[in-house]
Order: sequence, then structure tokens, then C-alpha cells
Amino acid sequence: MSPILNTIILIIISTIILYIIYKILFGRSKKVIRNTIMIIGPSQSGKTTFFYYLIGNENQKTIMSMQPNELNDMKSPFLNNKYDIIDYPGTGYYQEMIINKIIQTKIILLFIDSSDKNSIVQSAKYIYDILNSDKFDLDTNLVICCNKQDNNFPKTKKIIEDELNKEIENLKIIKQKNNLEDSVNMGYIFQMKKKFNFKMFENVIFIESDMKSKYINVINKLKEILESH
Ligand SMILES: Nc1nc2c(ncn2[C@@H]2O[C@H](COP(=O)(O)OP(=O)(O)O)[C@@H](O)[C@H]2O)c(=O)[nH]1
Ligand SMILES: [Mg+2]
Repeated sequence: MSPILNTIILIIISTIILYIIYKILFGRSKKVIRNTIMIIGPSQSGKTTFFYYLIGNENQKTIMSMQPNELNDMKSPFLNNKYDIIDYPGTGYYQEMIINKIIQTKIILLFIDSSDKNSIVQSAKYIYDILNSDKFDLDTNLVICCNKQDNNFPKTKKIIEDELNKEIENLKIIKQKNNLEDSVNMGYIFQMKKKFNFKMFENVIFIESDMKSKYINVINKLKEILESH
């Protein structure tokens, strides 16, 4: 064998060995870390007000949000560790971004204005998309915050849950009838034969909240989920 051929074979073999060593050392470190808290929901449900409260900036005035508020490695005064906290505007352009972010997300906080029927109807669409996505699994928690409980005549979390059960079942029936599925949404609810009911999801919970009570239920739920081990 010529020395040149020998050298080439040697280079190829050492490259393969180096590649295998690299894979063994670093191949598994790609696991995504779930350190995101997402705040989503219809416009005017109180997302941004809560976002500022959570980061310790209680007196910040909110304006109609056009872009997500995003803070990475943020230390909330209420939580022990640092998290990426994102507040997505309710203008509806962010569905795909939200769904793609789920695999990095520990908690999705969905805010609803409990005294506004429209807010409840709109949030059904968010919930449908999330639960229908194959990215949503038991490692992510969906916390539905029935917010603005300090307003006159807010609906209780029980009533909102019942109304959302019906809204989501309706959405499911319409989508099934018209075969309306897109690639983001290949899904769990879409294929469901039974009537939709939140009882099927152990990682979806309802709580009541408002800024007057300093979001005590939301803060406690965040602590419970994030600091429970
Ligand atoms: N009564 C009441 N009003 C709230 C509460 N949270 C937010 N708001 C008000 O609702 C409006 C919309 O709030 P904002 O946080 O901007 O909603 P976003 O569109 O979901 O981000 C503002 O005028 C807030 O002051 C709440 O818990 N109770
Ligand atoms: Mg906002």
C-alpha cells in the first residue's frame, strides 16, 4: 500500500473515532431545559399587568401590547430560581410561536377576564390549540387564571370551566365536520370521539385571581409547581 493511501485511511479512521468520542461526551447535553413561564390569553385580560407584578415592577403602567414582553433569566421576587418570562399580546399573531415554545415551558398562564363573555370565548381557541398540539405533555402545566375577580359580577372558575368545556366541544365539532386541521395542530382533541372535558387533563387547572389580592392564587400555584421538589 502506498504511504499516501495509508495516511488517508489513518485520517479517516481517526476522524471517525474523534466523532464517536464527541458524540459520547456531548451528544446527550442537548436536552431542553424547561425554564419558561408563558403568559397568554385574549387582549385586556390583565396579562401585562401581571407580568410587571411578577418581575417586581408593580407600578409600571401597561399599554396595549404589540410585541411580546420577554425577559430571560429573570429573578422574580416571589420565586427562588431564575426563569424566562414571556408575555404574548392577545392579538392572535402568535399562535405558532406559542405552540413552538411549549417544549421549553414549565407553566403556561392563560389569563381570562372573568366578567367578559368574549374573553372566555376567545380563550377557548387558545386552549384548543395548546391541548391539541403534540408539544403539550405532562411536563407542562396549563394554569387557567380567571382574572379580574375584583370586578362586579365576575364568573367563578367553576362556571368558566363549564362554559369553556362547551366552547371547546363546539370548536372540535366544527373542525371535525369541516376537516379543518393544520400542521401546527395535528391533534389530540381533533381525534377525540368523546365529548371534550377538562377532567381528562390532570395538568390543566383553574384558579381565580385579581390584582387587588396581589394575585395570591397565581403566585402560590407558581411556587407549588416550580418549587415542589
Ligand atoms: N379590575 C381589574 N382590572 C385589571 C386587572 N388586571 C388588569 N386590569 C386592567 O385591565 C386593563 C388591561 O390590562 P393589561 O394588563 O394591559 O391586559 P393585557 O392586554 O392582557 O396585557 C388595564 O386597564 C388594567 O389596569 C384586575 O385584576 N382587575
Ligand atoms: Mg398586554
